[in-house]
Amino acid sequence: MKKTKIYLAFVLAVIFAGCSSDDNSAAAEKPVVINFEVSVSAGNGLRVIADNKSTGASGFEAYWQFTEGGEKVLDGPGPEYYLYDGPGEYQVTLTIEAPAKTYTDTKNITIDGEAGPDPQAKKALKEAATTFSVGMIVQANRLGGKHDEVISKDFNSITSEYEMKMNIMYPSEGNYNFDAADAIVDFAVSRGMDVHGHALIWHNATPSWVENFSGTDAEFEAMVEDYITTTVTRYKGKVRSWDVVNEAIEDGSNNLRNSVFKQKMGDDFIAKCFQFAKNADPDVLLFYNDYNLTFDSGKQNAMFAIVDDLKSQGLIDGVGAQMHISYNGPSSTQIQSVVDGTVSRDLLMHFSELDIRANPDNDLTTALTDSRAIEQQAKYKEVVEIYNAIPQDSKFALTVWGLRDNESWLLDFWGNPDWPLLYDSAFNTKKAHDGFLEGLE
Ligand code: 9MR
Repeated sequence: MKKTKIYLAFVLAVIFAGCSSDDNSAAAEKPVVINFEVSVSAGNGLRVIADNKSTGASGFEAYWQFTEGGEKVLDGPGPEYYLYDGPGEYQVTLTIEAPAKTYTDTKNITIDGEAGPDPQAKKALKEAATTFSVGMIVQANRLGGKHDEVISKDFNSITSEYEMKMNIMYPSEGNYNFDAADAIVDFAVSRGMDVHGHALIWHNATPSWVENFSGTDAEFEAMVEDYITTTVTRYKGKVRSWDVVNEAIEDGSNNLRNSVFKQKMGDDFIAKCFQFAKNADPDVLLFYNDYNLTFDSGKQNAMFAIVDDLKSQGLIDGVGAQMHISYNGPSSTQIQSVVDGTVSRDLLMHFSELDIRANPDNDLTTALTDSRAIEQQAKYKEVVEIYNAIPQDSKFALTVWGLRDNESWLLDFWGNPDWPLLYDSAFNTKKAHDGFLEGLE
């Protein structure tokens, strides 16, 4: 009875919203004509492809809902994919949120085909990788549901994509906010996963009150010490490792970036931050993390100089080499060079932030082609092979920066279509996932 009522309410809501979307008078300035196409995948009778064909909607948020009352997912570039659990009658709804009003369109679809190859039949990454942790990023609002199912199967280490950074955890002076960080840490701990803390100090995630700090330099340093101590202490015993300082080296010059931390605490601000973290939790593993360390040998040298200084003071445990790379570079030799430098210093190697762009030159316009998917698979295999060959004492974790292609930060950052991750938008494993497993064979 209750179900029928909810269903009726939903149908009425759809009819009402549908009517309002026909009335273009309220959006006279910029009329949106909502429209989409749905088709069933040739390779998998349970997989639907939905393509947003609306006009006048650019710049507005659009969302899909593939089942009645189901999760709303943001419409990314290109078609959206959804995998149903079984045959049935379903409703696909597209919603476009314009400032003045919301437009919706709903189509009924019949799913009566058979499932394609079962992606879950493959070996889990975390089981295939027996000698290091396999990491994935999360956002607090995506915990639970299908993300939880997939992440729990393949990964055994969690990194927060953005909610364990200073701008989120310490948004205003004297007021910490650990709500999202707590949810993420609890999620991981309750599933027996490691947590890699990312990142205590990063010039790009510094709250404006810290950027514009009004006190003396000594007060600034005391504030940073309080922040690091409070945060590291809170997660003592739950967080295995922290990126203490992220991306401190300036592109081009390879000098230290002229961040507010350098300005107010001096050139040794990195060592000071590591010391604060170590004082708060002597057992937690401490990392320096940066990007472009593989193909930029000047930056790599600058990074190792920082690391050597920290090592001489007994403050650092490992190096995080972000692996935002492409299917066509850097070379295996370049990747190996950062590994060799780290291993020879007796430090832990973290391949942090792995994603492999399939479309760095923007030559693919609508879809990931089979041939490019195979090249991307080969690169995933190469990276994992290199990681897997690291001597055991220096192995730590390999963290993939995103679950589904449509969730990657790269889409916004480069503004190109791309498919850089292991799962497509319908949570199906890609060839890239096969490549990861092949690298472990
Ligand atoms: O992927 C992250 C994105 O969702 C956040 O908005 C952004 C700012 O917090 O950070 C992105 O992750 C970055 C990571 O923390 C450090 N290396 C570069 C990553 C991509 O910008």
